[in-house]
Amino acid sequence: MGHYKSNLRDLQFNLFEMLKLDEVLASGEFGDLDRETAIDMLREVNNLAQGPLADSFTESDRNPPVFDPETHSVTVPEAFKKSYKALTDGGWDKLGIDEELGGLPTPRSLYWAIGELILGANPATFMYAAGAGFSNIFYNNGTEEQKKWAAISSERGWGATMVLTEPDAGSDVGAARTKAVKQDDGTWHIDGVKRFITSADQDMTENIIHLVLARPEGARPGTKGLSLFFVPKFHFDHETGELGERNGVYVTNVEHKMGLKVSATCELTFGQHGVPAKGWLVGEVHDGIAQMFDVIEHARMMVGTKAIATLSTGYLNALEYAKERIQGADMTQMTDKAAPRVAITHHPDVRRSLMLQKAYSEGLRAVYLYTASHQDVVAAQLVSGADKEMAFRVNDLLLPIVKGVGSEKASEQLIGSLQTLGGSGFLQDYPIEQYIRDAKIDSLYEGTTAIQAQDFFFRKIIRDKGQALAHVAGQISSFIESEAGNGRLKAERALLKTALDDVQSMAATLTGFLMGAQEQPTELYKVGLGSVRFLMAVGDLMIGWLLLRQAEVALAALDNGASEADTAFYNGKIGVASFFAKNVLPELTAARGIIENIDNDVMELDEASF
Ligand code: ST9
Ligand code: FAD
Repeated sequence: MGHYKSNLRDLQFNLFEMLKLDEVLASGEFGDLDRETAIDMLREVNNLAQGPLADSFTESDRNPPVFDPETHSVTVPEAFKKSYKALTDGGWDKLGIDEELGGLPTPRSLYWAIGELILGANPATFMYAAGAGFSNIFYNNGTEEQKKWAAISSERGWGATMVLTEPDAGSDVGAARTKAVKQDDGTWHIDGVKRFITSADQDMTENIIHLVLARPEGARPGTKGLSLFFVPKFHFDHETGELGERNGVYVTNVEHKMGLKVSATCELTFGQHGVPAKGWLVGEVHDGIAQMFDVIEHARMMVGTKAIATLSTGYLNALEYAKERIQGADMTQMTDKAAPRVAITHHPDVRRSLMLQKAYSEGLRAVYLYTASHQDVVAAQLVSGADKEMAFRVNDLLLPIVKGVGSEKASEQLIGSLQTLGGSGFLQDYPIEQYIRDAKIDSLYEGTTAIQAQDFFFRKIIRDKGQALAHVAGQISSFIESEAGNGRLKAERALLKTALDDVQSMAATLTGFLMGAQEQPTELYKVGLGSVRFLMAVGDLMIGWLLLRQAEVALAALDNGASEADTAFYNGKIGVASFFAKNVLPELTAARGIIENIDNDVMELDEASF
């Protein structure tokens, strides 16, 4: 058996029993795609994920890509190439892409559910195969002429990168110094050094397109002075796609990392090797940061889904181990030295941890799929009654939760998965140590958790005037006030109500600090001190709510007479929702108290005293 354990039943439960994918497909928005085809797609990718994709997961970690500084080239391990080829031969890199680019338009919930299977089995395959997705974004932003290049890039399966970060410009993208100089023929010469660029070289595609943020000479400082350039590794015939000369963009280093080793993280140097790095201004407009955010929003969704996918397989590996590992006696017989030894699933603390792992795996899956449903207007209308404008706002609101909460909780709970295996968890005989190393990056790249938390509060709540938050809170309130569970979820709904009140109070407190900053600027520090705690609290609220909604559906399914296999599944849904409501949601009241009492002592403490 390979390392990857998927949860196809839960994916289908979310899609069809919670998020009305049947009705989304019946809308006709996605052509002939119907329920049977969607299920076939999930099954096919599930087989691919557990087989050819998972096959190279461990080997690629132990034998990562090799960088040759002489030729500036990266060679990825042969085993990994096979996984990559299996993914692209199946055409899965074209899923969700516009038909003009040879793609198959797909509801975003189905797209990300399939994405979870790929990301859980071997995340770097998804990342290297994102070229068609990047081409689609280039297509959407490009001139008529550039749209043809995007079609060529997608059709020929070229790789792609997003190029923002520099040694002095990480979270602060606006500090970037790479410059762009306009040429008489309308092209640009890019000059500078970028670092940490994912997939900037590999030997699996004939060409790579780089989408690069650079500052035109004389442009203003900050992110608004950056423009987006299309810089191919090889020049190509813009009509036929035939490859030409090498462009002056070279990989000059590859990082040695803690995890996700098969994904090459590169230093990328433009225009400093005797050949100009020629670029084209995307869309012929200077709107670089907004255009790049089209990519960033997808990438943040990808990162969150990746983390959650890894947590899910970590939990399922831990569960399998726990069912088989015999150790100690049942607690009620702990004083009887001759009592029979039991599987560790009998021990209350193991059960507590497994239930928490299950809650975050399944709860976060519900969150990312609920978010994905707000990426399609037709699905959003069905799922929450949001119109087009509100659908986009809700998606924007929830992205930092998928990315920020997903990555932090995945890392935290994967530690719990490892702990379930005892000393064996520390060994490379089991995949969990690699999961922890591979998933740690998710709270760092695509905007660290601190950046997600600020984005969430300042942009997604304050700038939005709380509209999306109010829409989601309205949904939660309706659930609390409903008869959900027919009397059987009453205590849990009361706990959810307290959690919602706590979150609303935290939002008001942080807003108060923000208002106070108009009089006393240092009040703003209090927002900075509380924002990550607030983000995590809203994440827990969302998880608690969605798990309880799932429990309501499960209760109804049981009442209608479920099969034996489904009975265990639905009982698990009710059990996990109740556990989360009783064991996690009350912690939000403490978080509320902490946020209310934030002071600036820590900001006033001399650095020398740290
Ligand atoms: C990275 C890559 O880390 C790691 C993995 C790569 C894997 C690649 C493969 C996967 C790709 C998957 C894609 C597949 C595609 C599929 C397609 C299918 C069709 N939302 O607040 P301001 C904009 S890469 C939207 O003043 P500052 C907006 O235009 C490196 N837009 O910011 C705004 O103007 P306005 C990742 C947003 O103070 C303007 O920015 N690096 C948002 O100047 C300025 O806003 C990072 O993520 C938003 N949430 O700059 C950097 N926010 O206000 C993290 C801003 O007028 N740092 N804009 O609308 C930040 O995010 C900072 O907050 C900052 C601050 C840079 C934005
Ligand atoms: P810094 O910005 O220096 O942050 C250091 C610490 O300070 C963090 O804890 C951060 O949260 C905190 N901090 C910084 N500013 C603030 C603030 N204003 N408020 C509160 N806290 C703050 N970039 C690309 O452009 N393309 C890629 O493909 C890409 N892939 C990557 C792959 C890997 C494996 C890695 C490690 C990085 C990749 N990155 C990529 C870069 C990545 O996006 C950045 O590392 C990330 O945005 C953080 O920047 P930094 O590392 O410079 O950290």
